[in-house]
Amino acid sequence: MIRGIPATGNRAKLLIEASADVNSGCFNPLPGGEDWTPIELALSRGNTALVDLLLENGVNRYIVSRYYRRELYSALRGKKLDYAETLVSEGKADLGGDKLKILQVYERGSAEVREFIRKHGPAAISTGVLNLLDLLFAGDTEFAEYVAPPLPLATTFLHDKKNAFRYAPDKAFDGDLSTSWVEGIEGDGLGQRLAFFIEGNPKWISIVPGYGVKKYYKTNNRLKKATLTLYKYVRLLAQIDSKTFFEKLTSEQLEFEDALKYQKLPVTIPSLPVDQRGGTEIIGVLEIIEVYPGTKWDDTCIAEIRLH
Ligand SMILES: [Ca+2]
Ligand SMILES: [Ca+2]
Repeated sequence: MIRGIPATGNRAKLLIEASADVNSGCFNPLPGGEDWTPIELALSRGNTALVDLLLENGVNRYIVSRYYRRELYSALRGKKLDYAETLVSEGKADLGGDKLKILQVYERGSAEVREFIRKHGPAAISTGVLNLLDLLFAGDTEFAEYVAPPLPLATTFLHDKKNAFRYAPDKAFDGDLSTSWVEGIEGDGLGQRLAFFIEGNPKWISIVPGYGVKKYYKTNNRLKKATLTLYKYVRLLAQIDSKTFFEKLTSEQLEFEDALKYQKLPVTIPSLPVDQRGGTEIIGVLEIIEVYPGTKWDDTCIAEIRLH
């Protein structure tokens, strides 16, 4: 094995001649990082002579492409678009693999990063199915591999330049009135959805249907009407055998008064037998149907949702 800092020049040659395993894991200097192989360390240090030597001696090509793909994602996260473009145009890396990762980079990315992903990313993204929620509901089998989707999820949320997740969907479930999920599309956000797991057997849903801070409550849109649709979600343990990933159970209209307070409405959660294929859970999807328009902005906000 070649252990530790990759040996250079003659030393590496000697080790390889002595049957060192060029693909074995070795020390990663980054705290908490996974083990790297010699070629990854050589690539990260730009040691082309050592890279060539290792490639000539049977380095697993998968390790090389994994390295470049990681570089590509990190370039996109760091907004190093020139480097990302080089990696793609030289055929070293592509935006394949983990679609969830692409989506996360897309959702958190700048306009330039998004443009790059639209140009080079998978068809689902370039054809406009731009969020995980839609992909899950579309029965995308690749996404169905995510046995535990990271709920809550929303079809959009407003991007704040300083703090990208300031208005993310989890802000409607953090018990803090001063934070809100805010939809992020142009206009009132009608049709935008927020999905969340429903645990246990709650009898009520309490919602604060606007921005939870008095000063900004009326300046933003408040929720007037919404639908709450419940889906049966099967946490698949076996291979995917159908595209029915979510099964619709019930749907009801909720109506809110224009007031900054918890508004308590009854919900009926059907009880379900355990599915043979895995655990069964219920997902609630709240869809914006009608709003009270904001005096300054047209972004619909929900400060809190509580099931009890
Ligand atoms: Ca909140
Ligand atoms: Ca809006």
